Amino acid sequence: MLVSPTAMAFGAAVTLPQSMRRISSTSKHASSPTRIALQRAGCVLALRAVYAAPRRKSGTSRSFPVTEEDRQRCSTDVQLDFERQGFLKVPAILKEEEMATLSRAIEELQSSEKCALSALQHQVRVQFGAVAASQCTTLAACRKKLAALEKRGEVSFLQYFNLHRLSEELRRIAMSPRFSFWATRLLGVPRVRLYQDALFVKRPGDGATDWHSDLGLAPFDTNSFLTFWLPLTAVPPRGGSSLVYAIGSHRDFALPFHGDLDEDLTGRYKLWRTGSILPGDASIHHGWTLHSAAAAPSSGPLRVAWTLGFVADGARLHGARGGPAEDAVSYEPWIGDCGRGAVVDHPMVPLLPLVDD
Ligand SMILES: O=C(O)CCC(=O)C(=O)O
Repeated sequence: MLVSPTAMAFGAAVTLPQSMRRISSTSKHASSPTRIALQRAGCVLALRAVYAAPRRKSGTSRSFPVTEEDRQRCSTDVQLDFERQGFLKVPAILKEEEMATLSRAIEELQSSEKCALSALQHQVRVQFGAVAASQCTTLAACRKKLAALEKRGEVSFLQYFNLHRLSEELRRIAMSPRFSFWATRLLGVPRVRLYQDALFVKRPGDGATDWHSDLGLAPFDTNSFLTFWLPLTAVPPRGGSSLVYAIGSHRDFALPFHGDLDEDLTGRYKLWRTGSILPGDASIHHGWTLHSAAAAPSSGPLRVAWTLGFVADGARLHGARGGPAEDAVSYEPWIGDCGRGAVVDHPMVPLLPLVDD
């Protein structure tokens, strides 16, 4: 069964996980005075046990093909729902064996010291800037630098960026016909490119994920962008930290046109809380959809999710912009090869296979 936003969206009012102030779409992290000051001026965790979370049964395919079920589920009505609401929950988009393959590939990388260090360094960069990050060259140094912020709940998660660049298996999964199919259908475009993947590890006691939209952090001059949020650990119905969406916010042109960056938007949108979500399921959102997630209770389990960001083939680079470069690691290695305003056609933003109708 596929849960469409219209089926569930307006059922119950939900409480805001945190204020909708500072909704500037430029950062995902819980507010830290240090980081805000910086903005104004201009794999530690072993997850083996965590991945033992319940997984859905059925199917044995390891090639992530487009199935007849995908074609039936991604109906015109579902595409319209996504267009209107800006998000969609798809239970069991991955079969049990596919999920096991994905978890294994991620676990292998994520437990490596190299990945752990770069996730911590990224966090230091987000919180304190690039110079501080370049000075934290060991796990211990990074942890020390972040300790006070973590204590105050001002770190929202650790982010392991672009694991597909390190693993053939993950690249194959990220660029599989299954994701190509859903992404192109939901965006209504012929082809998409893989922009980035990121592993979000929210640890017990980590702060809320601040309201933001993903396109605000990406260098593309397009509206055709979406993100798959794929949990690797089960999120319980209550007290979990799955995504909360501001319904229809991706179509709210008036907000950037008339709005103030620091405006309090509480009450402007109805919200939809994803609630319980299992490994194998996907929560998909449009690039402009505002979303957030609650803080992780300090007594709770790790919450781990892998995300994939896809952009329409043919998108151009937009001009330079200010604001924090929170996702800069995704475009720094290739953006210099493309001119401002150029159509992005770069091997580091690879084109997914064409899927026929
Ligand atoms: O997992 C989270 O808390 C944040 C994820 C997110 O911002 C995204 O998928 O775009």
